[in-house]
Amino acid sequence: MEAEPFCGDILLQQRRCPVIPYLSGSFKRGVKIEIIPAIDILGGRCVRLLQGDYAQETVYSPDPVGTAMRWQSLGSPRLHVVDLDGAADGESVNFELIKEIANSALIPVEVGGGIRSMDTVRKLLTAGVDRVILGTAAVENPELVREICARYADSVAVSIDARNGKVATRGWVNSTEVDALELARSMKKLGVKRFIYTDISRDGTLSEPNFAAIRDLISAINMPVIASGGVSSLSHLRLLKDIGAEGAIVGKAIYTGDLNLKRAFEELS
Ligand code: AMZ
Repeated sequence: MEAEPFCGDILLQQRRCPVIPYLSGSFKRGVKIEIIPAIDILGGRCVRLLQGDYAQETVYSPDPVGTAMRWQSLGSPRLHVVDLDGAADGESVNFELIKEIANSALIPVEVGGGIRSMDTVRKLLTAGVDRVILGTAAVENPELVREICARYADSVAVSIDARNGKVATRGWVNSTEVDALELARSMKKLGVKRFIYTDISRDGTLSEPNFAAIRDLISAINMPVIASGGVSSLSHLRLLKDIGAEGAIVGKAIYTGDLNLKRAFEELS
């Protein structure tokens, strides 16, 4: 089957791509990029893991709510919150903290980690969360993803968390043989409207995003994709914007100061 036209490859296509089919809100592919600070919660604290390894954590703050306020005050359009305990345990462990963040923040908050039931989705959305992120459920319970999308499609993103192109689940402890692109295609058929792609081997490394994989994903599904893993400089953000990513999640680089968040917003938002 012929691939759908891909607007993201600027070298080949940008000038020939005036119509952007999946426009959501004011987003135009390649024109803007939503830069989204990450707040990963483990044991109630704000941490970063190296390549998702729970044994290699760095604690950046004992106060995730304060951290959320800090990123908001620098001009963030949105926050990306991960319940790392939840991802490992299969349920929303840090719910109260997440609720506090969602209620304190004036900007939309997306949340992932341990969301494996309709009840949890409902609970989070009712608590003021703007978007729920489904990872493990996409692999283990596609029917649930279909049901969730039938009710809340605009409030859902599926997270494709990949190691060498294969999806990992359950806090990334469980490796699968599921192909990242195949999963994305099947999720699109189920009604998923937005994806987050994380390259696990880049996550927390301050290296660079897996541009090729992100471009391939955008090309394969032609839907909004938020890039994650290894995003650590303004030039990474520029390139992600150019290849058509809707957004980019920034984690370790904003905690270490490698990326100046305020400047990134000024230049790229
Ligand atoms: O760092 C990790 N080990 C990790 C992580 N950041 N494990 C899962 N997650 C994130 C995914 C996604 O946002 O990137 O948790 C969410 C998926 O959780 P679940 O429980 O749906 O698989």
